[in-house]
Amino acid sequence: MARSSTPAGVIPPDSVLHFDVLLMDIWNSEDQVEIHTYFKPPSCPRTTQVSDFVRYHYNGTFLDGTLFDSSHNRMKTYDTYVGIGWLIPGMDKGLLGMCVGEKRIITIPPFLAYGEHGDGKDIPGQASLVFDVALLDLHNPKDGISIENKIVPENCERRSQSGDFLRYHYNGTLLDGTFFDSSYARNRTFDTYIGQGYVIPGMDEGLLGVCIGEKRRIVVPPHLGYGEEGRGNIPGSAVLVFDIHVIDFHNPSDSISITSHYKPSDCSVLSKKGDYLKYHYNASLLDGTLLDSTWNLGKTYNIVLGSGQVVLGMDMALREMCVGEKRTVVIPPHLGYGEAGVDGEVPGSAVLVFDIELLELVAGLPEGYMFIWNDEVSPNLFEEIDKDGNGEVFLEEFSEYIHAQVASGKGKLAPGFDADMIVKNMFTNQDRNGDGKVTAEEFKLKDQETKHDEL
Ligand SMILES: [Ca+2]
Ligand SMILES: [Ca+2]
Repeated sequence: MARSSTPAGVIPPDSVLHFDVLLMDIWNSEDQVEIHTYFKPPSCPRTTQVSDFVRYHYNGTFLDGTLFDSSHNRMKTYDTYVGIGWLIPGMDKGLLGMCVGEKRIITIPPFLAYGEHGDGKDIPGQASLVFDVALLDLHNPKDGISIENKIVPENCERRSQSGDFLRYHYNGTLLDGTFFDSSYARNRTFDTYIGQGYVIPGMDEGLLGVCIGEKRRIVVPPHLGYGEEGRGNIPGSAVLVFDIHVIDFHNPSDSISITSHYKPSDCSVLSKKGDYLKYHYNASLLDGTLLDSTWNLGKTYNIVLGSGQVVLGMDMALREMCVGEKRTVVIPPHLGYGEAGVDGEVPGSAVLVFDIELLELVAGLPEGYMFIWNDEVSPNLFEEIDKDGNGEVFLEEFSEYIHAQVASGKGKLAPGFDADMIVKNMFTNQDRNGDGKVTAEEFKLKDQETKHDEL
């Protein structure tokens, strides 16, 4: 306010007074909180209600635009309950019915703000306040988790239960879309037991009842997430939004599961321990990712069943199978490649799917035998083996004799192993004193000793 320049502050009686008035504030006792929404997000599943907890940013100004407070300057949201007297009455009212992401200007008359005395520091008495508010987060302490956007695969034979071990990908954001974490960024699934307290309570619950291949959004209120403290780049009291994709799960008590797709009409000869098998397989993950295929390589995989040449689950998968049969076998990691997986090939803790076809089966020998006679054993065995009749059998003589027996069908070696290696082991067993030759004495000793020996 200015006035004419008269000394000593005396205004002559005939003066004309000029007032330059700057209107600082104007309100009426009838005024209410005035709300002007200038941005509303396209999706608004829920709005603030009394007793909700909100996190918001604001700029507080007077009617003339002077800034008196800003959460932006503090770089920290204002976090509070709404509608229950934690705020000035005008804000308690002005924040109701608001969407996450919404921006509004809330104009509050002084009697719904700090009244005739102000707040004693930044806000003078009788000041109307203008808050430019952006709501970032909203939940109610009574909230549980919510599950949205479910995409469930058509084939869902089983749903996850407490105690299952689950591998999944996720994107984690806050309610306003702020990204905080992603397993995709690490290019590695998050793997955990569920329902056992290994993850935040909201996820422990949200991961129950999922199908393999399912996608869902799990919205976790802070009391089931990281609480008032937050963690890392997750602010305190934040609602968390996880968009997850379940890759696979299994239970540590799972065995393998076998589905036979095709059996030839004659399926009487079934594979057993010791048999030599030639088979084709496709190995894939439950999400369909192909890991390996012998069909693609154009070469069968050949093993002796029960000899530890394949993982336990595969050994089980190939039992009691006939030539021509086709199976799909699901193998949990504890019967497959375990928690470690195979570097660069099989992810750790992965459930594997094998499509297998048995192409050839060579019956193995009875358990414990590497060589058996098909016919009666010659009574003059040593003399027959000792071809030059010098009373000593060297490896060359021994090997030649055994191979001749196999060739003529009188004897049989265990299939699937290196024949020379078997013969050499047999010879070493006979050569009791280890001098590189077998004498009649040694041979007899061995012969009398046991019925179950190879010779
Ligand atoms: Ca000899
Ligand atoms: Ca010897």
